[in-house]
Amino acid sequence: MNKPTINNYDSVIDKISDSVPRVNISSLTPKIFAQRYQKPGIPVVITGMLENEPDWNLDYICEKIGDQEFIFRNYHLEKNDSQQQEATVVGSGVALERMKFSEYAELLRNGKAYESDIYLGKGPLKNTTLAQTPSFQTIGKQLGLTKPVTGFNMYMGAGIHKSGLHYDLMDNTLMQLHGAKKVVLFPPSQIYNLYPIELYHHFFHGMKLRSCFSRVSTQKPDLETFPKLEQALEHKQEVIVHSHETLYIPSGWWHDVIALGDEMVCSVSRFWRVYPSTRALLSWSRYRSVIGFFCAMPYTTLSLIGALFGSNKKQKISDILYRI
Ligand SMILES: O=C(O)CCC(=O)C(=O)O
Repeated sequence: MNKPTINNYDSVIDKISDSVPRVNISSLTPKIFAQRYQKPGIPVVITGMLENEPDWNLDYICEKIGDQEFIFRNYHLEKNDSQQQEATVVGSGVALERMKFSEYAELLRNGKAYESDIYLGKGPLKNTTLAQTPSFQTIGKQLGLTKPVTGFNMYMGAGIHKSGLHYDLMDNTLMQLHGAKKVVLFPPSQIYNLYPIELYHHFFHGMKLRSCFSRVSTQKPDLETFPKLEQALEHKQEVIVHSHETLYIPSGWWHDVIALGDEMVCSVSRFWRVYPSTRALLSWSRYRSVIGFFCAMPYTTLSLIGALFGSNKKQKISDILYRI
């Protein structure tokens, strides 16, 4: 099977500027991390924090959670970069499928996960032995991140996958555990040069189309349709997050996460409360997302009512909740 060149590990590594700082955990204390990265809200790759972890290859993950059922995203043709501006679903809004992890592993092994771009996004590790991973217990303490707002969620799939350019409301630690991901970043200030999906779309698509996603493609920038993107590109940062490295992504930073190589790629992320609170309070991106959530409420409420009175109630409700 021929993979697109953009996902070829070596060619990507040769081309990218790797402009995000990289520091080893031995030279960081919670105070230094707070001063240099957390307070000003600056992304950084931290090495050495996961060095005692085994390689999370498919056999290892299957042994730990093979029998566990997860919700997978099947992107089919919905996520076509050249048509992103016309898409009616993004991220968790795409078609959802449930299966045991061991069944998904088979789809990865036989290439079907690659062909359809079937991805495990936001796969909760709570109630699995993987949540007890020793390094996960200490990461918060080492960086002085004291207030988690989520558990540990797995993001894994074949080397075809791209998350789409978006930002999050919380600070994120993205821990790479097998393979590598390229991350393209833009600072929060570039929000309107990145053409975020307009808020009103939430009225028609609920949370299937999120206003925290951009309409532009980072891989094929279309400057004719999106002329202000040229200004954003001056602020673009790129980094390859290698296996056993952790990328800190402050709230509001736009990021497009692209799985590299021919194999399965796996990471685990956790979201943390934004500190200091002034960084959260002064962030228009965060207010915008909250407004988007409220705009999505009528659609979401109607969908929930529809699910209550339709067939397959439990699954439909769980799909709606997954997207919130
Ligand atoms: O790794 C991925 O596919 C996406 C991760 C991400 O965007 C996130 O954790 O916010």
